[in-house]
Amino acid sequence: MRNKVRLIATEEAWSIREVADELRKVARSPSQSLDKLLVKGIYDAPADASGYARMDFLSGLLDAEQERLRQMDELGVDIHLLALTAPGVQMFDADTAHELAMLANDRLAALCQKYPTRFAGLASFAPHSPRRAAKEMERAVNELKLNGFMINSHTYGEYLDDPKFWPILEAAEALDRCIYIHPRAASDTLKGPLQDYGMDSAMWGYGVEVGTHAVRMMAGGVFDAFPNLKICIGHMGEAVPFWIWRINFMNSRAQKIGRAKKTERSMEEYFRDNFCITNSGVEDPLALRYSIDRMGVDKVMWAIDYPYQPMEPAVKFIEDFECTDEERHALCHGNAERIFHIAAG
Ligand code: 1WB
Ligand code: MN
Repeated sequence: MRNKVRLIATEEAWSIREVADELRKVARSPSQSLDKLLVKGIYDAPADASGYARMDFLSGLLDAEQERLRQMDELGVDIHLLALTAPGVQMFDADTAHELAMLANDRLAALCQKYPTRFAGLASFAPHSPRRAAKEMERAVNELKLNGFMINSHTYGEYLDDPKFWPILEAAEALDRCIYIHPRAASDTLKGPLQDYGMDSAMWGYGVEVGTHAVRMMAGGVFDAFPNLKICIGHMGEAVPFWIWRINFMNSRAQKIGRAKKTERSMEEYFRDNFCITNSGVEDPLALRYSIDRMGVDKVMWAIDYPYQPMEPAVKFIEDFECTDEERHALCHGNAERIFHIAAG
């Protein structure tokens, strides 16, 4: 038996009643967003009518101190790095989004203060009004002592390479806190073939959406403007680690013939210097080994994706994963402590 290694799970979903109530209104609204398929199922479905409701993600999302903590105790999970679950506040109007982000941040901070050795938190913000978002980001770090930020990919079809959002990137860089880009369903202009067969969400659409977001940021030269900005993507890097060689090759060719934007560094360099990933929701040892070898072990963190992913198999997966002691410490807690400013245990 090896000694117990500290386990920090780095992409754990959580919500508050007020946000859940607002998402129920979205489910009943005329919005054409592809997110509605899932939002309806989780927040506005009779218990027996929907697959999502049958799985009852909602009670798992609204809970921290009861069943979640009980399972963490039982399985030896030290910390959940919590964040308001997708789609966060991004489907709401700007003012509602801002108010609910602040409320969620206050609640999350209270939870982290009550259980400083069990919970850490990523702050929400409303990207709709980037300057107001930047102020809330400052409050979240300086006053609430939260550990970084969570954004759920696009906001009304717009992505972070758009300079209108740059006050948000500037704030994250200045505060030295990572922005975690979690998926939501693909934006209206990307969603066409993702609407059928359950492809809208975690099976495939989420990875397409966030992979696209990450490549837009790299190819758009965002990291020339913000060289120290750190972005985390989950779900084993949304397939980007697997594609990065080809992204790099084809982007450099496209730059030479004037089809892509000229950037100061290569796509390989942006991915290496500005990104880290977690294995949330992917319990495949081959994919994890590949990602570590491709990106370096200091860039990869363990995550569960609770409650969408059950806790026990995720713990067993990382405990059974074959790696060196040094890799295990980096994956299970060391990287999370460094990247998300979590006190060493
Ligand atoms: C699911 C997975 C749903 C995730 C989610 O809703 C999120 C799902 C916001 O399995 O249906 C996730 O983060 O992987
Ligand atoms: Mn997830």
